Amino acid sequence: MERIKNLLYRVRFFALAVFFLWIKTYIIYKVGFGIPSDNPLQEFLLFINPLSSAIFILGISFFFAAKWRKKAVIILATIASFVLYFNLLYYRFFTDYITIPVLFQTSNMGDLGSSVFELIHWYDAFIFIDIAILIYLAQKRNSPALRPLKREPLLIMLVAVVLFVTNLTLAQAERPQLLTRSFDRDLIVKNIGIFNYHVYDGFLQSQTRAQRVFADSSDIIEVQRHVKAKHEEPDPELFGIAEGKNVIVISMESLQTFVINETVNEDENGEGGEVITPFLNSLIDESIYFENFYHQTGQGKTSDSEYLLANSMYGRDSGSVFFTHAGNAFDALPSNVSENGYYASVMHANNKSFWNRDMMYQSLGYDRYFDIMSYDVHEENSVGWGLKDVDFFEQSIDLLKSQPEPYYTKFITLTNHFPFELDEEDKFIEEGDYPSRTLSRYFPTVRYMDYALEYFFDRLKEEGMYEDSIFIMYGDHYGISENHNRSMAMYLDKEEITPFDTVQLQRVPKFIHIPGYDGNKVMDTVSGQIDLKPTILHLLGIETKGMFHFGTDLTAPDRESFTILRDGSFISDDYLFTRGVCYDKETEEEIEIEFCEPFFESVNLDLGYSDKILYGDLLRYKDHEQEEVLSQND
Ligand code: GP9
Ligand code: MN
Repeated sequence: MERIKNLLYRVRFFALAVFFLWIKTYIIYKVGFGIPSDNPLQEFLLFINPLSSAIFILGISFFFAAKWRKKAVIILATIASFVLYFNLLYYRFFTDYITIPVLFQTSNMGDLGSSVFELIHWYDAFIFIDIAILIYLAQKRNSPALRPLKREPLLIMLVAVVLFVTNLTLAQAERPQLLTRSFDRDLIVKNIGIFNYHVYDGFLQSQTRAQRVFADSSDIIEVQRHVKAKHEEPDPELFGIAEGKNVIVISMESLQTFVINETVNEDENGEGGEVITPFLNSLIDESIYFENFYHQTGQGKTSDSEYLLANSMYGRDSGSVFFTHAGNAFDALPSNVSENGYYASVMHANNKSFWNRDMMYQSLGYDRYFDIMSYDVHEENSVGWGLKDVDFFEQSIDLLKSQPEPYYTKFITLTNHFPFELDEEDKFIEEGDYPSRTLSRYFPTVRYMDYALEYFFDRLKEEGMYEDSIFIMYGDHYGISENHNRSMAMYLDKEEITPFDTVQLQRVPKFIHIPGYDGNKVMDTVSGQIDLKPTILHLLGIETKGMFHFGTDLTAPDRESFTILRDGSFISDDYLFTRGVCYDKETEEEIEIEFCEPFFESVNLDLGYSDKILYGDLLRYKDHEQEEVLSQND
């Protein structure tokens, strides 16, 4: 203790600078960024997280010779203050934190342009007041000391590291998979601090940059050949059937196929169960419905499904493309429809920085993102993750009307999200009675979403907006993970959930609903989210030949009934392969691997080429390449 006191005394100039930077950062968190917290632990994390960075950053000064040391502290403190201040200015305009790609994305900065002076306030000078104090103190005759002994600087750095690790551990407890899954800058800054966030961002960016650097334009030729061979001609009856109509895409949160046409809470005789999705069940009769449609997402969850939809390419096997490759060149669905006269938008009542959507949506070519700021969200109309689906759809009607027609608008629902919370008044059916509370709660939230969808359809009809639209609806990813297998087995009346079942549980509902269309049917073709883009483009009468698609039009007469999941599992009409084991779909039994082997090569090529485009950012060469291919064809 004595030694620490002694040390602190000897380095009190440094200690003071640390204290200033720490408190200043916290004040900016609260006043500048207005970061809220839901519980005392969160507030504590927010308060404590600048400390380790302050010690670490200013601790660098110890590696300077004695006479430079105080100057180094002042310079480092000034740099740190500018990092804070630039973030604050950026935040005032974009309500988001600076990322490294943003620094290079001049178009974004262009938005800021002349208004940057309007963002600066006179009282911002207070941010630098501690620097002035430090300069004053450093010049004083009996200036406070900065004289550590030899090994003490290392000790100080060690303290910074230990503090950081403790902070991170607490943050992970508060937010599991904070860094691998929750790619939300708000959350990361809140939990590990703004300086560590910049380090993390730098790490992510450098990782992805390297692969891009080594790619060149010839790489795309090979990929082009592969995707060209996969192209299937559309059904001539459906091609262009929705041309000029509005397109309403609905991403249904965590909805899995196992609840469709099913009931829950039956009595011992298997009777009296409550229907889980009455509206969607009835919609099947009025739609082209796909019963063997799989989600193909990974850790990027909703964002992966959005990526699959927009690009007909696979997401990453870890992390989220939305976060790591938002700066890539794409030839995405929103920009395709936009080029064909559509107004492309997204409606979703969440923070725009969640999943880095604000950045990625620009790259995908959306004209507008109606995020939480476009909605009136307060405690009474919120539950769980935010605005309740019914209120979300109701408030979206006016937003839809505000758009030029025809529009292509994607809705992302939210209420049926883990942990599946619901207000009593919105529980139209009882919770299930399973050991897993998650599964038990899932049923009423699905039922609520089903109601919200029905409500939306009714409202569109009332407003006369239904007839002129087509509807593409799909589940974004699973809602019930393998952690709930025991309860899931009980619900499905199975002894256990095998890896075969796990793959089959990745099926999500998929509807194409065209008002007035009379060829509705249930299709059993094995398919996935990768097939959405060519399907939608063909319905709108837009040619897809020459585009880089890994999926095929779901309604194409010659389409191969087959799909690949992101982890390399795959499903055909007869076989299912997962975790190194081949299954016969009919018997659900394990069979010789030889049955699955013929698919291995094409599965690896599909995933491999899709990754290659992503990591190499190959679509930046697209136009160049097409000219080459065209001239070869001549
Ligand atoms: C958040 C919503 C949910 O905006 O899309 O994301 P998820 O956790 O499902 O990926
Ligand atoms: Mn989701």
